[in-house]
Amino acid sequence: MEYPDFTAEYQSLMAKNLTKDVFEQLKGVVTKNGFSLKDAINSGLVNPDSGIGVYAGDPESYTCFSPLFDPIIRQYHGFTGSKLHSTNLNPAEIDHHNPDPDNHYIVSTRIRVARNLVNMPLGPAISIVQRDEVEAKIVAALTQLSGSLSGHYYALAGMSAAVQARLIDDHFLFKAGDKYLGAAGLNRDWPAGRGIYHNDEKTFLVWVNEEDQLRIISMQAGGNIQQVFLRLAQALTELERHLHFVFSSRLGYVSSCPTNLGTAMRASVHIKLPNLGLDMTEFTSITEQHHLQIRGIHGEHSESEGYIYDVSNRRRLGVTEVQCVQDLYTGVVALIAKEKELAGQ
Ligand code: ADP
Ligand code: DAR
Repeated sequence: MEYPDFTAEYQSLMAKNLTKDVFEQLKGVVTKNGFSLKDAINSGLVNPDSGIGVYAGDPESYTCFSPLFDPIIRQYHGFTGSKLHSTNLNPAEIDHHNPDPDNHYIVSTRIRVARNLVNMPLGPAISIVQRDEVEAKIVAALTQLSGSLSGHYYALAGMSAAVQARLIDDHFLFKAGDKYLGAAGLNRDWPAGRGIYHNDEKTFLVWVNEEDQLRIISMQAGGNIQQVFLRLAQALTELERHLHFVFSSRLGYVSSCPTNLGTAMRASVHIKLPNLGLDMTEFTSITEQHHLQIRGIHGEHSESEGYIYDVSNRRRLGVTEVQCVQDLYTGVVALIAKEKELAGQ
């Protein structure tokens, strides 16, 4: 492999940190699962518009390719590997007030975490046999869920296009892998081993073998953020009786993309802000102040519609789950206050 020709269009953290020196250090490195530097950076090479541009093929990738991953992790999360990552999944520590009790602004709330099973490669390096084994282990654990979490698993293979489209339109199901995931090897053998579990109310869902082996999701209409967090915490406690997730004292819960390390949590609201939507400078100054990011209403790489925005925590590593949800909560309170002020004007 030759040193890539990073033209000006390459703005990813991978391109910025893969110096010739780092390249020479890593070009011959291969993990025990046969995952190479080329495998790790292929998404960022094929897609110059990547923001990050690198994925891990297994937990060992973060050690084997640390001269590249460590600066990216530090620059994205603002977190140095020296500190230890800590976990706090206690919803009682979140303000229990609904920031929008009359549902004027918040359409829905969703909190998800990524998880991967121990002793398995991550999505970019997993084999079709291993991915099917992961699916089987996860589904066996999901069928143990009871009460309000009980539900059914639906494998993507065999699911009609109409049912898939409806679940995606309703924001319940993941879209077929995008070009970034494709170039990372995460769409291989699609749709084998992929599927979705949900309870009857569709307030608890688990995506199987999308970007990570599990995306564990709690969601509901309205802005009762604490209730959504409580459901997720209860589900994680139940699932951890049956499944063992990869966790590192330095990196937290290990994910295929370095942006999801740590809590691997994205706590989001779909929020309607017609006045702030006309002043994106003001809007983004508030979201940046509260460590939040804005996505479109169909998730990453999508656009907002009807002044409804997906607003979520940006920090995931070096903070606890309570701090992620609190980032969202205090940011939403500030956004609603500004929206009311502008509406008054
Ligand atoms: P992830 O959240 O797993 O990082 P995306 O950003 O692509 O992935 O979002 C996945 C799906 O979740 C999308 O269909 C998106 O519309 C939906 N979604 C995200 N946040 C919310 C929310 N607060 N309410 C309803 N749907 C949501
Ligand atoms: N689009 C890829 C990944 C960015 C983070 N989002 C994830 N992991 N879904 C990029 O490098 O921009």
